[in-house]
Amino acid sequence: MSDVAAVSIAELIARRRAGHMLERPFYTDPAIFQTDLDLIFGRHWIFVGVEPDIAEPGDVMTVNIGDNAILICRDDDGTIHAMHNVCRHRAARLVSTETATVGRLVCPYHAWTYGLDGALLHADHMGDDFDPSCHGLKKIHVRSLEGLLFVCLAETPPADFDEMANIVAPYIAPHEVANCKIAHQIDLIEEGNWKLTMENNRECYHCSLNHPELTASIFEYGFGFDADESDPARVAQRQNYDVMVEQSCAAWHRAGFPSAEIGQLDNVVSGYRIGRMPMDRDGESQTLDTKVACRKLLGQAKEKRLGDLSFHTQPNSWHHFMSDHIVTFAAFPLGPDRTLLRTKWLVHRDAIEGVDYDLDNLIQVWRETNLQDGRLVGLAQAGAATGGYTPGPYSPQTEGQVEQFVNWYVQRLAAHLA
Ligand code: 3BY
Ligand code: FE
Repeated sequence: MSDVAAVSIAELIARRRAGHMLERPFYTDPAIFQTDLDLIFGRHWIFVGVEPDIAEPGDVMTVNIGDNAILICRDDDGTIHAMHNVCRHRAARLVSTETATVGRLVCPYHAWTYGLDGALLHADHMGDDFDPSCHGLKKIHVRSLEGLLFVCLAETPPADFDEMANIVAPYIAPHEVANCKIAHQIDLIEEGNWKLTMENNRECYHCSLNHPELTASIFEYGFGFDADESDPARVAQRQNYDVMVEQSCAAWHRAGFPSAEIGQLDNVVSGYRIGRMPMDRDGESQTLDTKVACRKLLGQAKEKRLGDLSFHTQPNSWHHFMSDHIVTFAAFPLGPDRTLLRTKWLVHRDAIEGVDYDLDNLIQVWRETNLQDGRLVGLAQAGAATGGYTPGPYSPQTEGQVEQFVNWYVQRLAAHLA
């Protein structure tokens, strides 16, 4: 039985206390979970993968968003298409594997045959009145943002994605995502609501206590972490960091890598932030020794110390671009208290495992960090589901982007429900 039977979702949104977590039903209630799938994952641009997932003509990848089975492929001209992965005849799933390479999309049930653009090319025994042009696969909007693939299930997708794309493209382009290969992928199931996965990602308050591998390279200040003004030592540290950011960003900018932090995580439909930040110690990469994991550098990179370009999009993604590798993260809701976190590690397409990079060294930091984050999300879910839970306050010094994520979420729900 849904918790929200007595109180409507609109009422829960209206009484949301700013600067605080959401009330329990937002993390536990099946009706709100379905609303999230319909109004958030069904109406916004959702990050699903990267061009190297479908590098060649005929390559297909499949992904599920809620109860939508989606197929994304590259046709013979190189154009990328996204379609519902459902035969228009008797509903059979067309592609049942996560990836495939095909000439045509042939239904395993009765051999209805579709082109890679979704057009129905062939269907036996359907009679003279049958019009194949009315039975193409149902298309889904898809965009490649410099190699990052986003889909939108809505009939009319949010138009402001273009503004965002125009702004962030110059930051991402020099890393040349399309010239990468996927060195590794890990699917991790987190025992928590997707919003807790996202909330956890949007702060580094928990980093020093929980992420020994990640904090070898990253500075917490890079992730919306303001120094406590009552602590002079922290204020001085922060000032040093800010000077380092300014100098590094200016140098990277001159080298063709735009770096200044920019973005808007709430008050817009396609919320995002992007910025390039210096890293600690050798500062080359998010590895345990902070040196590059792959000796073939990406795209236009000429130097190893190019910092960490981090890119966050509402509602479901974050990314780290370095000189030698890229890590992308996509969160997919599976149930009110279950979320799939899909992580991909990308290196130069010509890099050879064991020669140019050691796979374990490449993935170690984020493999461990994700496991640590997954446990934290599980703990938060366990607490948010109890009777003793009261939404607690976000830190104004370190959790501003968590508040912006939740603001974005309630604003979008309110707009769709209105
Ligand atoms: O991946 C991120 O976006 C960062 C790194 C640490 C926590 N989070 C803010
Ligand atoms: Fe974390």
